[in-house]
Amino acid sequence: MTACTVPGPVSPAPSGASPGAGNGAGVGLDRAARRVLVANWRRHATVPAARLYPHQWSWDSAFVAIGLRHLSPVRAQRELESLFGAQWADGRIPHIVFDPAVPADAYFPGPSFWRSTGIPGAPAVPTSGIVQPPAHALAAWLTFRADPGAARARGFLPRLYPRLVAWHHYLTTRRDLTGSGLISIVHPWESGMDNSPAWDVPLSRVTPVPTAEFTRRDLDHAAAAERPTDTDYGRYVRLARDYRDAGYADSLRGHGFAVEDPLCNALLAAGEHALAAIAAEVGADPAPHRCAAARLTHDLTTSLYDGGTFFPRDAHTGALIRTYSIGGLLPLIVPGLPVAAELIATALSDRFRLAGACPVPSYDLTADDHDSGKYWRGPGWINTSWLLWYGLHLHGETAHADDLRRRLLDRVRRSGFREYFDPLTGTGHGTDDFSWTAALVLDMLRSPAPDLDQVA
Ligand code: 2M8
Repeated sequence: MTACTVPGPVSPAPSGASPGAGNGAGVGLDRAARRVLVANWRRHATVPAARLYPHQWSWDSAFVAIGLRHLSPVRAQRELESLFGAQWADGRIPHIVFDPAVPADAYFPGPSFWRSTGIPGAPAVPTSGIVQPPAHALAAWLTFRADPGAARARGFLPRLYPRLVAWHHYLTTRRDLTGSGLISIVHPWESGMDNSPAWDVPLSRVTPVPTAEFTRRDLDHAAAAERPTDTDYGRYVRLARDYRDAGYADSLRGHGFAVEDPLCNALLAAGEHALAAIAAEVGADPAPHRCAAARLTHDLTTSLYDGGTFFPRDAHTGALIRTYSIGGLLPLIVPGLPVAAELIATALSDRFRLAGACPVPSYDLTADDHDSGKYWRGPGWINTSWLLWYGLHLHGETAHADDLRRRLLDRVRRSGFREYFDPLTGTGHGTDDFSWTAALVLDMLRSPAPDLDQVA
């Protein structure tokens, strides 16, 4: 690879389209999606779901902004601005920004667990200390594109750009735990796919905290059979507690769990393409971002790709974790990915049944431990299917993309704005009125094809 300078932190400085379905059902779905987003809006951001997730989540806000831009471009800008308002001095974007108006026991682990306000450089508003997949630069660019005039009038990108750069800089420096050029997640919650079977082996080395030491709140609002187990939670709590007690310092030795995740690295690479477009818009140099995108794409492909999919790598052992999950197909969102055709063949295979299953399953349909109703161990999700739809368009697979869009919209029309779905029967699972389901349905209704301008 050609050497290039990766940018360091710098000082901060209505579409009007009609619903794409073009019929009464599309109009009804559009209205229902808007209603969910309006109901879940809280002063300056959207909660993923009113009861189960009553605060602001990081990658949820990115997906929400992508939908919200059709409803109110300014509100979509504010969604991202409020998240980046909780950025830490080291550049990290916390995975949860807590709403101080919400009762302390509404969600576990809450502010008293994370104790962020005692950390030098953390914001005044309480947050968690871990992160989530970096979908934000892409979301910011798409939000800008919805109404460039309104965005320019508010100085949206000039204000957000340095914060996005600082966020990516945190990831590419502090989170390159192995020196491979790829970033590591240090908690399953950081993947966004919390209890994916992909994490079972690295997680098995973590000693669970006894259940008597914490009180789960998720089971007050969702069926236990569809959520992670108590043992999973004991391990999640152990990892988060250790990280907190180390002052949220990053080092391979300090983390009991460290994995180079294909989706996070792919979103970062796609995000660098978006940052190049944003840099050009704000009068900064796009070249370092193009260079970073090329380097990440190269490192991702040479390190994590094998035989038709990308596998996560356990940073402690160096071994690839050879499970087939949707995250292994999502590097398809990276422009110029050299193995796109191979990924699409895997998506069409019995493992994922792209041409029939809907939403696309989160985990291998042929695996013995596939569970079509349990959280990230098999059900299909709208956000990962949206990313696949985006990637299919990016690589010229418009027929598969159009077919997937049609079936996703139909699925939600029949089963509602659920959190996740059985990919074969379509039965809805998890919470209802889930924000990113509504936002991304709205996006696909309003934009029959994604806006690839300048990021492709
Ligand atoms: C789920 O994760 C949270 C922890 O972050 C939880 O289970 O309590 C995941 O589906 C994650 O991807 C999502 O961002 C979050 C809020 O929707 O819920």
